[in-house]
Amino acid sequence: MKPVQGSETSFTMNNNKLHLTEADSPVYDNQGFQREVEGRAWGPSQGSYPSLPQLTPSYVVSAPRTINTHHTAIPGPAQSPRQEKETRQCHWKNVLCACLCVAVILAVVALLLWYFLYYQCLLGKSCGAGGKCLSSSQWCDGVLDCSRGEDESHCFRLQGTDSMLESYSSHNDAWMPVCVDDWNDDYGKTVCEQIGYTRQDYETYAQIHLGASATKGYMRLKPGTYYGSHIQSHFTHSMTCSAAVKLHCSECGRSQAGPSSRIVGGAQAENGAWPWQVSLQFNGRHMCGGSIISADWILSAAHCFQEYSNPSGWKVFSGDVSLSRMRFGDTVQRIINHENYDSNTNDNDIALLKLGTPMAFTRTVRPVCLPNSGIDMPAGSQAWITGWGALRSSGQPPDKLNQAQVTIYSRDICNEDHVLNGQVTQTMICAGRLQGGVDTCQGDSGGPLVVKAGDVWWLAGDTSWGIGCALRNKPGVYGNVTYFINWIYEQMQDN
Ligand code: 4AZ
Repeated sequence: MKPVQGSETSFTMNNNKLHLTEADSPVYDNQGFQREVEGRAWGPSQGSYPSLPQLTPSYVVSAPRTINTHHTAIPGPAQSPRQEKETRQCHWKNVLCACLCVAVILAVVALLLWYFLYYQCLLGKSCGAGGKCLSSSQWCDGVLDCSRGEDESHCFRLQGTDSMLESYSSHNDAWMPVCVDDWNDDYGKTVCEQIGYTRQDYETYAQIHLGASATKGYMRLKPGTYYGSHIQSHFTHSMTCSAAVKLHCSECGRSQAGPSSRIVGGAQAENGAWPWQVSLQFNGRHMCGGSIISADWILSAAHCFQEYSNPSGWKVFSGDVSLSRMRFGDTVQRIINHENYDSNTNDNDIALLKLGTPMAFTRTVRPVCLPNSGIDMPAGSQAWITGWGALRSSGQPPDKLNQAQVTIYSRDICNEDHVLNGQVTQTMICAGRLQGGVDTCQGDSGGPLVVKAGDVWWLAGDTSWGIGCALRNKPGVYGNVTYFINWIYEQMQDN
């Protein structure tokens, strides 16, 4: 290796003299303060700078350059009229310069304030990503402020396995239980409609006693009768109430036959055990599974509709475990694929199908429950998968619906190097058996992953992807329905 020459640098500080001695490097020698002659600085470019007032320190530049570090007032000679004029001009230039600096600083502060308070909406809430910024009190006040109505579209939610109704209070910036006093079915239907269901989906309401646990109080209807939508503007905060509202917007999650435990490694299902399971068929061929979530809506996976995006080619078959026994399918009016579905990563693999006509529910045709807020399906939970998918990788689809029990794994375990190596995002959950042998497979896509809690079945996932089927350390991957809950209700509200 060729040594680098002349690269050693030494600095010596001596009486304000900074000597930078390196081969060919310049030497800066501070010669101390230099008196101005006729108001102008000495130096190589004499005459090219405006002269400075006498009381300002002067920086005399010569070759080698000299820097005065002592700010000393030096009495100068008496000024001529021309010098006085130049001094006055210079004074105004300094004032102007200071004003400009202040203006620039103010502009920068204003820009930062706008960026954080309005653009980033730090003190308020924004209408969707990058949308209009509203003050918190404009949220759920019954007045539409966002162009797409986002400020009034998520003002109610159902909480926990009891489906307790909660209303968002912008005043408290919190979700509060709704008081059952003066409540009736009509209000229940109105709220369910606002969440995304139809009035026909509505089942019933009941009361739930919270006792001392309702420490923040309730949202209570103001006296009077209300019609129309946006019922949230008719609530007021109250500390007293006999009980809270339990709201059932649909008759969901009830199965008429228990899972008697293929999918790979499973068993044939009984009629009525999984009444929300449907077969989605394109031009008469079973392609994917799906779940009934209301009389008008089927939830499935976006990847099922990438190539086959024409709703008129699809039919929805329900009501039986045998594919060959289901004769009449329901028509599909609309396919809504998640707008951020990514076919490379399988992120956001969820779709909704709006049916041409609402389904009639029977013992073997009924919806599964969408996850309420606060229903956790923690790692280790037992869940069930169902479908008409292949019983082994690349195998023929069976005629009878199969079922199997699986374990939900934490995202950390799913993403371990020897498992799915970081491919499981927050829009996904993984479930299966790490020892292998039980899994969903080709043809199960879009179908349900369900969990039972509080006597009803909740839809935790839609079958999305996997590495092979039922391999050791390769659990199946499902769309994370809890993650998509607001997206799902928004589509149901808008369509
Ligand atoms: C599929 O191709 C598929 N093992 C679905 C689920 C799994 C693999 C493939 C998970 O539809």
